[in-house]
Amino acid sequence: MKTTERVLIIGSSGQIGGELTEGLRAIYGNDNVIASDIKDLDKESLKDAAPYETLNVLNGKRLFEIVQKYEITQVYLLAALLSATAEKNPMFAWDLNMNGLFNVLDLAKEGHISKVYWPSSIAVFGPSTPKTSTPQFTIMEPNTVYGISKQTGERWCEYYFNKYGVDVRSIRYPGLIGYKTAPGGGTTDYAVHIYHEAIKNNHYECFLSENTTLPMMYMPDAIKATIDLMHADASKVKIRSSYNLSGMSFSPKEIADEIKNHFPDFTISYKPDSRQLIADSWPQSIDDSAARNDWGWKAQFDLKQMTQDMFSHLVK
Ligand code: AKB
Repeated sequence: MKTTERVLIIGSSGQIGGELTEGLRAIYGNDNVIASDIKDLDKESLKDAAPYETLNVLNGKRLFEIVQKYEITQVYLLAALLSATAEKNPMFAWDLNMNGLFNVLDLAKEGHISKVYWPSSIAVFGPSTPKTSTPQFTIMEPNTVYGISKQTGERWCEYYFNKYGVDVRSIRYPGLIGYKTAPGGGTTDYAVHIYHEAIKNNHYECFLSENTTLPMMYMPDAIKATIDLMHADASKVKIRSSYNLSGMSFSPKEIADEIKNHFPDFTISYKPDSRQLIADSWPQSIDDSAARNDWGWKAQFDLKQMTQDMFSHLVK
């Protein structure tokens, strides 16, 4: 595709970043999508000729240098500490999740970039939020540092849009499941680990209890939603805090039952740890009618289709 867009992905080695980089390179071409992460690239990945920069998003000067060097027009900011890791280091999580966002929003405010993508999460909701079909606009009293940082980030995104005209777009991701990149430090990570353990050991010990139902989504749906939202006409993006997005909802028991359709001898045991409290504070299902109505969102994968697809790739 011939394009004048130059995209910077911050956090390209993470669970979403890896697949989003691939998806955006397929659209804009390798040279127009600059991957960046805090880690240096390993030797194997360096052979890949596509552009990569080492970047700590808290280093605003270096971020600006990269934006100027590649004449970046859009930034996808994916670097963050997720729910479980953030609880272990609350002050660092707050610093990274908030000041990373400010560094990017300010570049847009000053006119150096024209569009920003920033992910929010179902973690913006808390124990007082309605648990099922959680509405777009509802009570939000998150009780995790990750949730507090995401809710605050949403407020700032909307503020930068209203006050400075920054074209910032966002989705409240549910738990994401994919076979390409490992998740890093979330409460929903079990739903990825369980597939790997089913293949390796025919058994999984789950850190959430058997009936803990959470909203989840298969990665191809999440990547499609992200790209669709960023490509939507600005007039259709009516919510500038963050959009609810729904894929499927299931409990550890339900995913285990689905796995048994492929591996009949698979067994699961339950040993809830501190992540149980986080999961208990989140919704069980999400109402995403605003995303459907505003920019035509619709999920493709349910639990059955996702499991089929996960195993078809992982078994290889
Ligand atoms: C986490 O579990 O922290 C994330 C999320 C739901 O945002 N996957």
